[in-house]
Amino acid sequence: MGELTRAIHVDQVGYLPKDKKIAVLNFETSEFQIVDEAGKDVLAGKTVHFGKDEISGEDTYLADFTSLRAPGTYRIQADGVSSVSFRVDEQVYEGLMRDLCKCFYFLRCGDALSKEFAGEYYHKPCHMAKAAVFGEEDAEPVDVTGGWHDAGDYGRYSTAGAVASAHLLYGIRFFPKLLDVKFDIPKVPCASGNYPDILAEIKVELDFLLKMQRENGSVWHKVTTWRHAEFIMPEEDVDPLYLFPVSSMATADIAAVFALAYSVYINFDETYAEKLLAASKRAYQWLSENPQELLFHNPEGSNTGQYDEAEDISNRFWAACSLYEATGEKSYYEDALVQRDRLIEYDASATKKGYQGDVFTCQGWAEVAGLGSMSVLLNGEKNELYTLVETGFLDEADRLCKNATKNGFGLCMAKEDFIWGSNMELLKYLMILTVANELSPSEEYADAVRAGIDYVLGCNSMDTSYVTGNGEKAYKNPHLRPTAVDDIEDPWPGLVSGGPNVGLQDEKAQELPKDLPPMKCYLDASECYSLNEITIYWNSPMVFTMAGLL
Ligand code: G3I
Ligand code: 9MR
Ligand code: ZN
Repeated sequence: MGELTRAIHVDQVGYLPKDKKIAVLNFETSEFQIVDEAGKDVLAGKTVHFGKDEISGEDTYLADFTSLRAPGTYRIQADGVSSVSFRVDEQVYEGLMRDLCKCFYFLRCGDALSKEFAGEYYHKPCHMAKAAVFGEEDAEPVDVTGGWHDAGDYGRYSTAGAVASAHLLYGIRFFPKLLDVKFDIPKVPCASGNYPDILAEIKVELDFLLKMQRENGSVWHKVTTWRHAEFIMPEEDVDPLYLFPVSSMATADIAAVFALAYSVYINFDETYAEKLLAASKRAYQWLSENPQELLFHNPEGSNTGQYDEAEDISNRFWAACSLYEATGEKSYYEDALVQRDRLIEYDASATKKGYQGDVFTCQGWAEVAGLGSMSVLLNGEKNELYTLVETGFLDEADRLCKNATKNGFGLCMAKEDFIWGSNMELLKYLMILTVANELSPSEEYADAVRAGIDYVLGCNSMDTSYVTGNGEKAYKNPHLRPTAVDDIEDPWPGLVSGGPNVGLQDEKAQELPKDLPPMKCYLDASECYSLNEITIYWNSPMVFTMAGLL
């Protein structure tokens, strides 16, 4: 592993004055100093030895500088070592939040970017051709232009798009201040003037998802080329587009997100909201008529994202909860109870699960019951489902807080969480903690959220901020086609990296030593899609979490 570089890990963006502030040192020292921009000492303190933990593999010492509240730019120093600089101030996350949101704009597909708003990251219209319906030679090609590119690739996937949009929409439902975030995108008129930026942006994806719905209410799983494009700009990717078969997961997720969106857009444009609700009901109708799961696998020879799920129960649960919240119709509630029972049974079965912790809190691209649970909480009706999900969120938050005591970083992750997209595993946990903190405010929950954000922003044993453009040592080489091939030095800011992954599932990642601790299974290289890709649903849970800190 070579010799350990001595480092003082901090949140490279900074801290809110009132928050707990802990720096993590990976070397032995008893004292630390904080200096301001002029190099003047402003605070001194003693470190506390934490010890070794299994996720970072480091023997850590902690420097608590919570008492530093005066706005300013600082560094921490100890034994001749200095941290990068960071800020303390009330507005410290404003730029970060703008960047996180603006990424969705830069990921827009179709004829959507303008030089005025995209600046040097402008690219020409892309993926404008109609898509062929795979396996149905007689079917007319379909216009499915628009939406967001999923990630480093140019695919557009229904379940991933629904989940990312949902994180943002639930963020708005829990924290309406998100509607005030301005991130410099074209204005979109609505019945009451212009949409708030975040709603104009989400609408781009919703409009695309509307096109992914078939006449019979079902939803195509994805639209992509047959194989991933080479590293080329999006407008150069002119291979034929295919609409891949319908899945019950895609249909359920779309039913769910449209009903959720209805409850937000109704305050701005009734016609649009009603259109979403009608589409949601059509999708749901199809699900009711097709109770058998319709899973998805790539056809032989095609290699674009599969987003395969083992079952569709959590998706149906989410759809039922979301429609109940939007309409108040009892039949949806009864359906939700049926799916609840199936989910409990599935959770208790011997089948290998793709999640840790309480299934009713999961909100990844596959397991989505936690999204349904948030609709139950927002609905507020104190029924048996409410009790179940409230307990679920609080118990899960307690489990996470326990994890947080086991490493020097106060991080709520366990070693099992360092898989492909580990930063999303973390950000999903932060969403749960954020919601738990709304249900039952607790310093412990707030501190765990805080520590998680600090980790993403550089307080980790890679000493790397996993958000581009945010932090002195922010990563710079995301697996993202436009960034890899344009001639611009830096990627656009605000992109959340997938992060460390013990699986090392790409060729370049295989070059890393095999005995690395989970937190160090990371490389800032654009080839590393299993360590350093970006996606819409890795940004979206961070927007939700930051909204909770607004
Ligand atoms: O479910 C298992 C779990 O049981 C096991 O303990 C754990 C450890 O191996 O793995 C879990 O499965 C992981 C699965 O995601 C579910 O989280 C796999 O290892 C992991 O390889 C898989 O990664 C997914 C990856 O596609 C490959 O399928 C990522 O979550 C997913 O975000 C990513 O999505 C891609 C799209 O396909 C294409 N577009 C880019 C996007 C981001 O990389
Ligand atoms: O760029 C693709 C990325 O979005 C996916 O997550 C990843 C796994 O499906 O695949 C990437 O594309 C690679 C392809 O699978 C194999 N040839 C090299 C491609 C780019 O590195
Ligand atoms: Zn495109």
